[in-house]
Amino acid sequence: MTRSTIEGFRLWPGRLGPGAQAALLDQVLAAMAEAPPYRPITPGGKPMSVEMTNLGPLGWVTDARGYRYAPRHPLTGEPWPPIPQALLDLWAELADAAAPPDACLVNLYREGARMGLHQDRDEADFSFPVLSISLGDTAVFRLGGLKRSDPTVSLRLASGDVCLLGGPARLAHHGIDRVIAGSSRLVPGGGRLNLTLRRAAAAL
Ligand code: MD6
Ligand code: FE
Repeated sequence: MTRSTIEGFRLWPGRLGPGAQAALLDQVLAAMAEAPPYRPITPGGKPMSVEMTNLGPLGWVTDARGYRYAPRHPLTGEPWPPIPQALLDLWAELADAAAPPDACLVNLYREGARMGLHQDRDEADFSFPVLSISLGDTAVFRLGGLKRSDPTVSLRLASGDVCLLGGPARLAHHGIDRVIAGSSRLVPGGGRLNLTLRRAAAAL
């Protein structure tokens, strides 16, 4: 049986071709040299298995004080590197032409990393979508509904795939069950990078 996904979820398989993936990867790796990925601590005190960093004026962080957006890297104290123009262009085309994203969370999945079912709800205005770009190894993505107990579907996100949570799907639960190690050779050292573009602060 095929269950359809929630309205407002969109998937563009292979939206970025091999050349665009390689160019974007170079820019993200250069940014990661300035703003190194680290394992954040949940408010409950557990280190996440995913490593994170951010691009843009604001970045999503978590620690004992909770989840929030912050203008600086918590370990280096430096502002986050800028969001590459290619990502700003992709947002303008697929997400929202009027207001640019002000945050891009970079998730790095090395061997065994995963991300539990969650909602993205630390942003000021849920009328803006979240746009996701995947690079490297294929992820098994789980997408549910507004309630944690709603039924879920399992989808694969491969390198170059772009997806969007907007409209009624903006607050849908979702997570990464696992990453298929060795399914791509894009990321040096192996693994998966996911970039999520957001509008964290209220628009002007
Ligand atoms: C990931 N993605 O793909 C995790 N959030 O590594 C997300 O948490 C996500 O794919 C909001 C919108 C789209 C997403
Ligand atoms: Fe998310």
